[in-house]
Amino acid sequence: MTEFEKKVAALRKRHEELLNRKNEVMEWDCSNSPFCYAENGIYEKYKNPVLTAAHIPLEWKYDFNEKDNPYLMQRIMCNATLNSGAIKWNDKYLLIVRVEGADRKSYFAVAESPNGIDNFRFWEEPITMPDDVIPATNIYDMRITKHEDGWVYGVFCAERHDDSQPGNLSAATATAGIARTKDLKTWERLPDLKTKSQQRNVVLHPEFVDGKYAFYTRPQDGFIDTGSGGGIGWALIDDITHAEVKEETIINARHYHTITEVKNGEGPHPIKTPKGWLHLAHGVRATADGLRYVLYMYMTSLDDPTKVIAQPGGYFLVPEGYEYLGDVMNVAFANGWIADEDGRVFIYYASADTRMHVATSTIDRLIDYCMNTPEDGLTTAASVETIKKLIAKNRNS
Ligand code: M1P
Repeated sequence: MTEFEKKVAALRKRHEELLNRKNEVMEWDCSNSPFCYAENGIYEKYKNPVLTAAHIPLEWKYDFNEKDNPYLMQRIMCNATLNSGAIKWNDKYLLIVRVEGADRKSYFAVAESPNGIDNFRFWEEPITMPDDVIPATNIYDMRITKHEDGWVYGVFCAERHDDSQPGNLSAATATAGIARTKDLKTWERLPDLKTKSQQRNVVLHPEFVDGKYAFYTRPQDGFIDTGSGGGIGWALIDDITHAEVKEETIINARHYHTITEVKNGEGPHPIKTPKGWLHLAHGVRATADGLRYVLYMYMTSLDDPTKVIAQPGGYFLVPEGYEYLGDVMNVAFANGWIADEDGRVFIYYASADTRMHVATSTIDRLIDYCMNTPEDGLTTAASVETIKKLIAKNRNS
């Protein structure tokens, strides 16, 4: 074996070890680290991320020809694996991963696991996503919807430079790109969603509503600011092949001094349960240290998916411990979850815009959480009253 071959073998061995690493539920640990992890009974978090930049196939990074790459350098570096759509497909747990290269461009790639909690492996090649009429500079954060029309849709953010501000290199526009597939390999691109405002975090509802396609939207004033956007919106669309939002209603509004004060956005499409639609979303608040992104849940009615029937107060999941660290600190973001046939739910979330994790729960526990967690009373006085009610209940039981 040449020195080069030995280096390649060592590299492949380390990579395989990482891919084969078993994941374990995180348990209560307040022993000796500055960070104290206490489980909450609502879901389990796991010790290892399910995907990192190091999980990317080595063939996507290295030129393995010794003559051309004698130092065995990475020729194309990968920065992060984050905000992933999710779907159960042929009995496997699939993530449609947002992979971000060192060049800041994001692309989609499928990673597959036999059990949903470890052993994720990327398919051989990233997805080639066809362009809309005006090509996007960057595409990211796909929400996957297996729609009752028979197609699997991917709705994602398509970002372009805002040419109305030629002197400003950071001026950008966000629209919702739409594509569909039958095999997750070949994608048909449909025209981007037409709306009055910019849009990110747009999600396709899995069922027809009044015979129309239904979208969760997130109107925003600019590329970053939601401003007057109000919250998570809802729009019915006649024709998915020329999708246009004519009317948009806010179904999950933002509020002052809550976890959604600055922004919110729908996560993956909601899960249908006998008690209503279970929603996962993200809320954003401002801190002296920048924005804080957390996950929260709510439920809507089966009869009227625009009607909120449960809204647990506060956050559901936040970055903890090392999850806090990464490219964009203090961010938990989710756009993929899988409801399994046995009632388990796999919640895929990214931390710090850097890596992917899983948390597991069940439909029953998530409904219980939504229905029985007190709502946010919106003031300190209301919060104290809510806590005192619980204390009194515990005294009497
Ligand atoms: O950096 C945090 C997140 O910021 C954006 O989300 P939102 O549109 O709600 O502000 C997105 O760019 C998302 O990808 C990113 O994780």
